[in-house]
Amino acid sequence: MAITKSDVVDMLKELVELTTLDEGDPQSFRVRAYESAYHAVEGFGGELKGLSMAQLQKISGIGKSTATKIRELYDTGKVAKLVELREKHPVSVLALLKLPGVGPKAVQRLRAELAIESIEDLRKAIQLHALRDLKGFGQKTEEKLAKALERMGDEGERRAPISVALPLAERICAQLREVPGVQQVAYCGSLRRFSETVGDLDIVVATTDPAPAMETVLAMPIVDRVLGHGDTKASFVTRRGLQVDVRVVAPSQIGAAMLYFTGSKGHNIKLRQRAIERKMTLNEYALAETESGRVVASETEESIYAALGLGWIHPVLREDAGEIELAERGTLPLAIEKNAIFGDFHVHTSLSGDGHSSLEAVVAAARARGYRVLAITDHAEGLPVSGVGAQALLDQRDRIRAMQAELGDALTLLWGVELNIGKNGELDYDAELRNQFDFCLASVHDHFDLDTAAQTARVVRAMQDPCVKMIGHLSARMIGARPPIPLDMEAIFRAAEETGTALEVNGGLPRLDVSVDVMRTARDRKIPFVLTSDAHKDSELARIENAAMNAMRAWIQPDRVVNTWDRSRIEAWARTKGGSA
Ligand code: DGT
Ligand code: CA
Ligand code: CA
Ligand code: ZN
Repeated sequence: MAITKSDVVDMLKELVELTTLDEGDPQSFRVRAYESAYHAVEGFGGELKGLSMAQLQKISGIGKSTATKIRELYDTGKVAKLVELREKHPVSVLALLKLPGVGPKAVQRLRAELAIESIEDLRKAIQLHALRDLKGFGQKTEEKLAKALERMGDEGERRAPISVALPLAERICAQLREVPGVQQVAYCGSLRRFSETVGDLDIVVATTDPAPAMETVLAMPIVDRVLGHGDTKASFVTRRGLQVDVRVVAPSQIGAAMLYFTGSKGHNIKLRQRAIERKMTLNEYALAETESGRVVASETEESIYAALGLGWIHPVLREDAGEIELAERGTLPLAIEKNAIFGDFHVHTSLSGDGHSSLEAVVAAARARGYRVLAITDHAEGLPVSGVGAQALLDQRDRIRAMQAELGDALTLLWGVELNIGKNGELDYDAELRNQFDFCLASVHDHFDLDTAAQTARVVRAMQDPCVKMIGHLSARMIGARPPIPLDMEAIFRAAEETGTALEVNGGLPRLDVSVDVMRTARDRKIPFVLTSDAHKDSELARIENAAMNAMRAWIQPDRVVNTWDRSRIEAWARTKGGSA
């Protein structure tokens, strides 16, 4: 079994989660040790495989006990401690930890006192009002959890959030690309369409030699249970219960296979109808003449669309929402290309308690991406643990100004901050300090349980503050874990238009906030959208591309997106409130 660095990262992440549950304390010594090792390995440039115990321990953040486990994983393919923890804390119990307000101590209590071992058990217990008298819970918490479970629905339990699905799919694809004979690998299905949650992964492989590709994928440590496999097909389930379907095709058929398995089903049906109207048949192997069977196109998606009289349709648009009609008329929304994104407006440094990269590293990463504008927006002081005091931010301003002097014209740095929207819409610091910043965004980070009127009022009040240029992650949701706060969207849109406040399109996969649905509703409003990475380390600047995908899904045209404007227009927008879209 070939263990890769990603498997080590996986192991450490799982050790963090399971040890937290085991000890009932996310800040315990052991948890923090695994956590720092996790960040160390993730950020480590080289290979770990050949390193000895001594060499591993030389990496900052890796201690002896973790080094032993890393060696154990490479040498034996598993880690005894992890096996033991998995037995004590099954996946169904881990799911409880994802619920809002449920920490490791609460999970321990639910298990010990009420024998709750899964979300299903919890639902039943809540129906019986068993949490009311449980220490640390009470009636209010019970009602809160009931609401959260209700909003989550059954679907939330079955479907994987994109934050889990995408990295996993990328890993499987990367592993398959290493196999001799493999020419192309792509994840398809709802993930390629950039759905917030996915039912399963659909991976398509083009190769001249199917057997080694199949063997490789089934030997990956993420495989928990094989559901079935043949010469060109395999299905398995990961430990977290995500199903993966892998299909192998000949290189000449990859376009047809990708088109078919990307869907959506509705999009495919429309395409097939078009084929029939043109006396052709479309399936997962090819577009062919119905009568003669002659293959018209199969190797690329472009050639198939072209033979059907259409330009290539971006996967995020393939939802059978009128995109084929637009393609026919040549009026599809324009793509928001990576190289058309000129800046980022929500980025943290290690000054924030939850940030991992220095200001210098973040700026270097922004330059490497060719940015022209970068707003540094660490957390304002109201956020527990992560927030930053006024003096530290003023010191940061001096550092930013000094860097700017050195950078010259290459990149405009904006000294910014991410303010917290208080319960009644109040903001951190005093107005005098707030108005000194080059750029402020304001976000909801707490009080998720207020009703629609109260939530709407606090956000609108924040928008009315002259320093707030943008509302960060509007709904505060965490996909699959925390429902969006209830908001009167019409009132929010009106306030955004009246105050000239932009809405953030947050590219962090756990958030993807504002959602596609909200963007669709706001498509014809005069509200600028701003793509951001909300990066907490330099490598996460790339998350801005997720935001672009989501905006494209909502058919937002590039000119509505601040990041694509030219530099002087961006700077004018950032510095004065009320710039129009
Ligand atoms: P999911 O997995 O529920 O998030 O959604 P999808 O879209 O990935 O659905 P899935 O995995 O069942 O199938 C992947 C793609 O395969 C789907 O988007 C379109 C194609 N497909 C599956 N079944 C059919 C079918 O009966 N007819 C057609 N035309 N396409 C299908
Ligand atoms: Ca799927
Ligand atoms: Ca599937
Ligand atoms: Zn942030």
